Amino acid sequence: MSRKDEDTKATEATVAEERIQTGRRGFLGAAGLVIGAGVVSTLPGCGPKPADSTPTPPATPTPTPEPAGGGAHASNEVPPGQLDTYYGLWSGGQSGEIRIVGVPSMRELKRIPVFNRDSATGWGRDDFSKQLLGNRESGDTHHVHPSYHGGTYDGRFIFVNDKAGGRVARVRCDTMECDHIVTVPFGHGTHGIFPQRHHTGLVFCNSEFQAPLPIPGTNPQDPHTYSALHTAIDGETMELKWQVLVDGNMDLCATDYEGKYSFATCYNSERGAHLADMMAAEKDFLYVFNLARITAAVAAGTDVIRLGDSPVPVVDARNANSPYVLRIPVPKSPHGVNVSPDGKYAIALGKLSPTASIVEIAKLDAAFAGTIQPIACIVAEPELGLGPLHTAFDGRGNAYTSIFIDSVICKWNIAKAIAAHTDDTIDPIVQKIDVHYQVGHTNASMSETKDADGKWLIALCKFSKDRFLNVGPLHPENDQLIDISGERMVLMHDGPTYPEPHDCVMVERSIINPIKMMTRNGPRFDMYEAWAREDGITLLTDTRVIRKSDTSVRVYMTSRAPSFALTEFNVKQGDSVQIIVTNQDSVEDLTHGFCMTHHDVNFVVNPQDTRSMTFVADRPGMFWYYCPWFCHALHLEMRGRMFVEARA
Ligand code: CUK
Ligand code: CUA
Repeated sequence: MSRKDEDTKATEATVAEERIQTGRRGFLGAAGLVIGAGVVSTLPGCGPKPADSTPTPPATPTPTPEPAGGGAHASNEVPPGQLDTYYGLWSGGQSGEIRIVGVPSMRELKRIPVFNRDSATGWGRDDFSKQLLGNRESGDTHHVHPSYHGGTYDGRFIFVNDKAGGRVARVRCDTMECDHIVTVPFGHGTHGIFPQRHHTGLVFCNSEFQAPLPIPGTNPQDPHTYSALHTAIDGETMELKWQVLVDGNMDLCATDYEGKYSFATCYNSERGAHLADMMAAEKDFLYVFNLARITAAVAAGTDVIRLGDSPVPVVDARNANSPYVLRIPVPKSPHGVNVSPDGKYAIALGKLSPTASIVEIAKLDAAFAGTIQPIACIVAEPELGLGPLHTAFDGRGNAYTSIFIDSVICKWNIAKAIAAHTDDTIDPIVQKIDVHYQVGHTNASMSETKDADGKWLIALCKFSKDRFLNVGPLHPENDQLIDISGERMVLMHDGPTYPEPHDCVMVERSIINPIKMMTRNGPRFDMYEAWAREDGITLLTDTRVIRKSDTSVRVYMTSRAPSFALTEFNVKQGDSVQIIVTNQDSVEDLTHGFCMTHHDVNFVVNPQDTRSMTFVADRPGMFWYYCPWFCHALHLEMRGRMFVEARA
């Protein structure tokens, strides 16, 4: 039996079993409140909220198990000697990192530490990353988005949010290393982010949590006085440009293709602090930010306020009739918002409603001008299933929506959904395919660009239950690969992931061209070069121990397989010791590192790279340092001794 047949059989068996055990599709019916709340209580923080006692959404059609062979791909196997077609860029969730996964093989190729401490590379401990991170060593990355030019990826940068610390980071695509981290002023729960798509202009991010901000009338105890911020960061310089002050939690973010608008789904427009309050109103909003008006207001100082001592201009748009933000009513507690590759539609998803709200972007100017009502921008509301979260596209007019509660991906046709709005004989649903289990984000190859190519879809499932060997109570996530090249979706592969990526994008491989040898530029090298100038050192050639003060020492050393240029040095107990290592080798993949035993010092130094770390030599004695990366037949001999002299 082929792998696909096995998958299909497993799918059928699981579906049949679940129907018998729980009547899964109907569980929001009679038992909805109880089971719904039970399921929801186990959800990650950004999943859907439990159903309340409002009328049950109508049941959706039962998906039919899929026969194999609908797609054009025979296999997702990438044999030795061949390379994957896409760079898959995965957020790392609570790990605080970004991951690179080859698609379609689903092999994890690399982890890029960003907000976390990483013992393999020294990130989070080395001097540069400590400068970016301060004393923080954790984060929660949900959304990764590469920079754009002309509606498609330009292969320069990757932007990622940190929900836990209210930060946004940038990774360079040439080195695949983080070079900037920005803390969003008053960015409580920085969640949805999205760059502009016409060029590397602004990167927008939403603070999901409303909070008491330093403005008149705020009472820290009263959530009805809280507000939130939509923030614009310059993608080139990573400078904070402006913020817009609104009420309501903002969740996911998106941009149009022309640079006129940014979008945010807004839930909890009630401004409640507790679950029941947050779900009281029947409607929440899709916020549309008018970038021309906001930029003009910032330039003229109109409606601009300052928050505390933050230098970033803030446009106050809390008034429901504010000219800066259009509030389009959508069913309560929306989550995802995605813009179709033709740039025509922004699709907001219900979470608690089984529907999608399709907003026609061409109508937004009229709504901003007041000639039509905001709600008139909604041109269709197709019913997709229970708990729709996120939508991907194939560039052929179809959309693929992840349905959390139903555990399916729903393929539907956008044009048919719009036609069905006025003709209920039309069914826009093309197919539903079971995924395993409880899918969060879904994304397709190049889906968020004008070049969406409709080859592969990833379902990022929050639960894996029985799909893998039991590894204890903390199960891996299950990312599933689905072939969408044909009319029918076909499930191809299960890929376990460490907790807990939320989103991924797949970038065609020719767009991203990482370097193999360090090019020695950017803020990290600016820092080393400044020290070297101060000390009269040439990093690539010089090895020297410099006492900087009575209690601090700088050690410059080069390395070339299989030895360090310095095999011993002396310091005094209590000295702050800064080790700066430059790898002189210019052979591809010839990586060295530096580990000072018993001092929590361990970092990587790639070919032609320099890296540094600072520690305190707190105990007298002799300590070996060694190269921790296997670099040569005599790699184990690549080491030296630090002598720490006791202070009287
Ligand atoms: S959110 Cu996690 S499934 Cu943070 Cu993008 Cu929707
Ligand atoms: Cu250098 Cu091992």
